[in-house]
Amino acid sequence: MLVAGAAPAPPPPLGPFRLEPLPYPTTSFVPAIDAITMQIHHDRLHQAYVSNLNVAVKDHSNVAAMPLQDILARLPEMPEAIRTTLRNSGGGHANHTMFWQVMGPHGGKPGGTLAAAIDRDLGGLQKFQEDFEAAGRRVFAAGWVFVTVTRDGKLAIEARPNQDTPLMDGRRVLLGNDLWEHAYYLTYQNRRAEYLKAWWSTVNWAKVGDRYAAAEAGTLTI
Ligand code: MN3
Repeated sequence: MLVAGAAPAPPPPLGPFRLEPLPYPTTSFVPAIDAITMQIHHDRLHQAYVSNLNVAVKDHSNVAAMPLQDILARLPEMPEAIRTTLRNSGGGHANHTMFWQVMGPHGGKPGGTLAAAIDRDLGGLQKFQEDFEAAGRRVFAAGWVFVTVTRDGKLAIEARPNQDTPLMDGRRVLLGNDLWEHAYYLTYQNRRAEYLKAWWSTVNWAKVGDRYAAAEAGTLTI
């Protein structure tokens, strides 16, 4: 007799893309982000992007062999039958992978060359945070607000709809915040501005600094 809960989980669909486990507990950001939101967001929503992406590339081995940032930068060349899935689920996988990476407990403050770049390009930390929140508030419906970074280390704020990302222009993302309601609705309902303000407490600046160094070294991917 089968005991409920004892059956092994079904294997994930075969494919090149994988959902990494969250690198911290789902309770890490309470009260800024509640644990149920973290769990559903990572375990169900991000997993769905990964699964859909794997299904899409199943019969396209040339696409399956490409790094995700290259797929996204070359969407117009991708097979038309899977292009929309690559855009939405590929963008979703890249965006959420970055999102979990730039968050973390013990956030600290920007340091070193990153702090200097924020001063130089974004008018200092306070003005940057105000402008980033304002750009986030202006996004109509679902989307993301990002900080892009060039190979020269230059920073800029940029918003995108849906699961689009500056990776689709062949550029690189330093950090970004998810403005879909699933990212904040349980705690904030429609109060996106409050979520944007509270989200700063979840950012781990040491990890953002690592991404900044990787961007300058040309090794930052998604
Ligand atoms: Mn999301």
